[in-house]
Amino acid sequence: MERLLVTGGAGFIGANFVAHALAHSEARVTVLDKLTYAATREALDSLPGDRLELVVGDVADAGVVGPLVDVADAVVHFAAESHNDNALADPSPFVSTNLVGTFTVLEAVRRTGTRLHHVSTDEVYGEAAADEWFTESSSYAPSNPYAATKAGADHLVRAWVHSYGIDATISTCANNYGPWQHVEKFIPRQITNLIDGQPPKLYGAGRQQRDWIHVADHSAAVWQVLAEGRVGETYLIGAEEVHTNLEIARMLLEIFERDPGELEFVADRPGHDQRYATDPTKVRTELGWTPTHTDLSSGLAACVDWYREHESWWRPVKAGVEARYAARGQ
Ligand code: NAD
Ligand code: TDX
Repeated sequence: MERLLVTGGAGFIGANFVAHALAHSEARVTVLDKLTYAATREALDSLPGDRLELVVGDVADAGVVGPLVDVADAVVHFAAESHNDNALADPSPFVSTNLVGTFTVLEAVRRTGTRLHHVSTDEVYGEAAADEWFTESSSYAPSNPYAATKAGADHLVRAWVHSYGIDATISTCANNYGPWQHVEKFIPRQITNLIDGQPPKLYGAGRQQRDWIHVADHSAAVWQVLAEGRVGETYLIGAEEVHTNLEIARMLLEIFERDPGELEFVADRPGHDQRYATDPTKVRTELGWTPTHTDLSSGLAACVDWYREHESWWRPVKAGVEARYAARGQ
């Protein structure tokens, strides 16, 4: 593979994947990114510029996507609106980017026959039951606007494989954490609150469970699926680290050497899914992938250090994010 097109490659996970691809191959990487509020352009700055090109554009624009796909050997599609609370406030860009954007990519690869990997989320399976773990045979049951657009995109990919024989794979991943994640998301929001002397803010009673994976492990898994995944297959990616939000907040309080009871309970998210849990057996056994960040508390401690060292990046947007949450009682 000589030329790789990565949509959403200036985002949290996309930029991490671009770094992984450049480090593990000689490929030239073109990033197509609209540079929305969520883009982390700085994350690309330290990468080898001679093999990396950034094209600023909309993944839902066929006139932009088509020529880039024409010259690519493979496409990895990360571009999405990704934050649930934003989708609840205004689902419109989620439909445009997540659904129409994926459709646009699919139509381009249908024309050229280019290999596609589509990046999706565990949220497409809806809320897991108390002891349930999602597997490749779990039913799609998205329960919120963001998840519905991601599930719809997955269905488009599956239909294009089935009807047109395109060469595509899908991965659905658990919740990611790590460097360059926007401070609107749970872990960076709480780390930066703690840096500011504020308590972690938990929705409802903080009893919801999420399954956490380090972003670098997600990137490595996507790279492996791209190389060795079977056409038409979906691979579930996760590190089997299911915790309540309360437990994560307490781990962070411990890292900051603060009182474990220093918590603030705020308005819950409407329609909040109680549990996600991903069984990664297939990607482990079929592709030999395994996560390397296996100690969540040390992963969180490294993340805390990173946010302390990169305050100049997140500080300009922190107050605006908190003002939007405060307006919703969160
Ligand atoms: P992010 O919000 O940090 O980044 C998304 C990137 O896409 C940004 O750089 C943004 O500018 C770009 N983008 C948005 N709209 C675009 C458009 N119309 N055209 C081109 N670029 C556009 O998201 P993320 O957390 O890095 O997630 C990346 C992908 O991984 C998404 O598809 C998401 O659904 C999926 N995913 C995320 C997680 C997670 O925990 N964050 C877990 C599983 C799957
Ligand atoms: O301040 C908060 N307090 C809180 O209790 C925030 C921002 C969140 N939460 C809760 C909501 C969730 O139960 O923490 C959990 C994680 O929240 P988010 O970071 O918003 O993630 P989530 O809604 O689980 O979705 C994430 O994982 C799946 C990503 O944002 C998606 O892009 C991915 O597909």
